[in-house]
Amino acid sequence: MSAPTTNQKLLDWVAEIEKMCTPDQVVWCDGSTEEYDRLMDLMVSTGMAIKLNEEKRPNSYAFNSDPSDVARVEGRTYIASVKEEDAGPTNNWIDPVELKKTMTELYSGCMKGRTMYVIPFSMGPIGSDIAKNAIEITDSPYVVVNMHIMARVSTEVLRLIEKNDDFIPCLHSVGSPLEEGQEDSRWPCAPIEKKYIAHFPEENLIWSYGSGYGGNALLGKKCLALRIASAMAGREGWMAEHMLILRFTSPEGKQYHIAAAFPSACGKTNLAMLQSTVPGWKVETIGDDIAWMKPGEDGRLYAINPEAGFFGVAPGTAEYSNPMALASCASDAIFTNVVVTEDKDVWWEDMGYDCPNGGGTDWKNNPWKQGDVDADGNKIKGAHPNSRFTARADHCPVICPDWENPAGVPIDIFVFGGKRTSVMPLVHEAFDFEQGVYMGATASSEPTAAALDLGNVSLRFDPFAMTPFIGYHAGDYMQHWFDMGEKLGDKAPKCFYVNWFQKDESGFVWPGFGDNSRVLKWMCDRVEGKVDAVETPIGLMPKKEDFCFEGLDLSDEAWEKLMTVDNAEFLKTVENAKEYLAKFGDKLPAKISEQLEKLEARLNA
Ligand code: SAT
Ligand code: MN
Repeated sequence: MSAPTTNQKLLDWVAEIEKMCTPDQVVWCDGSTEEYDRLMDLMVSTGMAIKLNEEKRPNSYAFNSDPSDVARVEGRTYIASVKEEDAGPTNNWIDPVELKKTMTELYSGCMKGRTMYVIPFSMGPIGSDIAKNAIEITDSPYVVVNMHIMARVSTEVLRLIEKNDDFIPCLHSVGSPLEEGQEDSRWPCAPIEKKYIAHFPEENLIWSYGSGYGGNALLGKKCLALRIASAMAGREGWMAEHMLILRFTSPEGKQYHIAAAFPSACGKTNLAMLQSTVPGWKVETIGDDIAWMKPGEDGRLYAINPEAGFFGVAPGTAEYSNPMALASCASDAIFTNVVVTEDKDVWWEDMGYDCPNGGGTDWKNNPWKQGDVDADGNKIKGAHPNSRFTARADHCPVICPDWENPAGVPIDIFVFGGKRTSVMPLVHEAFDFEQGVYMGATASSEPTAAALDLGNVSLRFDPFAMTPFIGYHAGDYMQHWFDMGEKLGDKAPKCFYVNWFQKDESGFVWPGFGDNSRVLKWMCDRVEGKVDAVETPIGLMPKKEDFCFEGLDLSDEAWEKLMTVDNAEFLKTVENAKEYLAKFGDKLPAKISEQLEKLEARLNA
């Protein structure tokens, strides 16, 4: 196949990789429907993909991974900066020269018996000046079809590369060469000790080996759009964040744009697609995972979603929790590691109804009955807890008309949060942007969701929900947040911290889901200067009369609990934060220490 480009840099790189990996053939991808269908047909014919019931789930497919290849592998993920200190304490580091040597040996001949696909893609609307052009080389057709949904795969990107002579090279192999006549496995991959998810931030280069799973293999997502992009953003004065983006519109038509960061399992995708319960207010989704943000000419911060689809966790996605996510994957979707039912539809735990006919084929590709128990009497799950749907963003019924606006949307509000069963109130607002940075930097969750006796809670800190995704030193990254605040000045977004997860004897105190819109509404009223707030040692909190309770049945006692700040208990959280932040040593921004001291002083006053 002749190459559809004359760009020498790109041709040289592809030739170099072909020489190293020795695939049987090279295919340049164009992102067309024809290409998508052809690869799906190919994977159905080899048994890798299952075509789902055309009536129930049109144009959709299910895959089962190897049972060892079901999630990101943080222990095998590396930031190979030239200097170790530039990777910082939150990343694994290997000297880039050494790592390239190790990986070159692994890559040598690794595509034997396979096709090498060259995928031109853009993260962000093609041609947007916040977007980036990139090329992923992969030997996995599963990666190609998922990239079709998650990124903008197009020959248009090749034209831009011709023009700008610039692209981010991303190399991926499943790491499973085939000998002459050897039959392929359903999901080829390499054993854990041979997996490497490597980033070379000074070169804007990604090398991934041995895994076919989403975050390890769809290199536009966490590898490019967060790890490499955060390092670029730090150097260039913009932001690449693990944040959802939504538009919240008032009954008068006033639009507010909110970007929010939460650690995993805090309902980020749910919030991105929330069904507002505040009368007259509506939410539209711009993105559910990643935000790229740049100051605009008017001095405000503009955000785009660099992705084109949702790679969402399936279990727990139900009509009651996230009807819009369900609707997004009603057709043209890819499912990985879910149950395939007898009539070839999909099912997962907490989907809101029992598995039709009582069972099907589980994520390990075995016959499975709902309610089956293992030798220890534990229920056997049909879907893997990290099973995923890949859905097109434009299939989301509440996708924002501006979700592909190349200029982005102006962010009014930053939200941080975590999962705490006590101590942390429903919502508090930072006194200023610098305190907001402190809130983001000390975002934390309880490791397990249970227990009311919180004697010895050890918190898991996850600054800005970015711990596994910061492509450089996390201390420098926090400083970058302060620098952005300075640059934006009084146009910086207002910062809030939320906790939907307080519990009492009878369960969650706050109803969550759609009712979280009530909290967003209060934030918008604060931005508008419509309401004032109660000043507490930790920040500004809503006055009861300013909060929208219309249609909500919440007892006074529950409200009290949601809004209580127990200074002594909160000080323990501050203590934990101090311990955690100590590991950043002299890279910890002085402004973080300053915020810590001020907060302690207010709590002790
Ligand atoms: O596993 S992915 O990185 O693809 C998605 C996630 O972790 O949120
Ligand atoms: Mn994520």
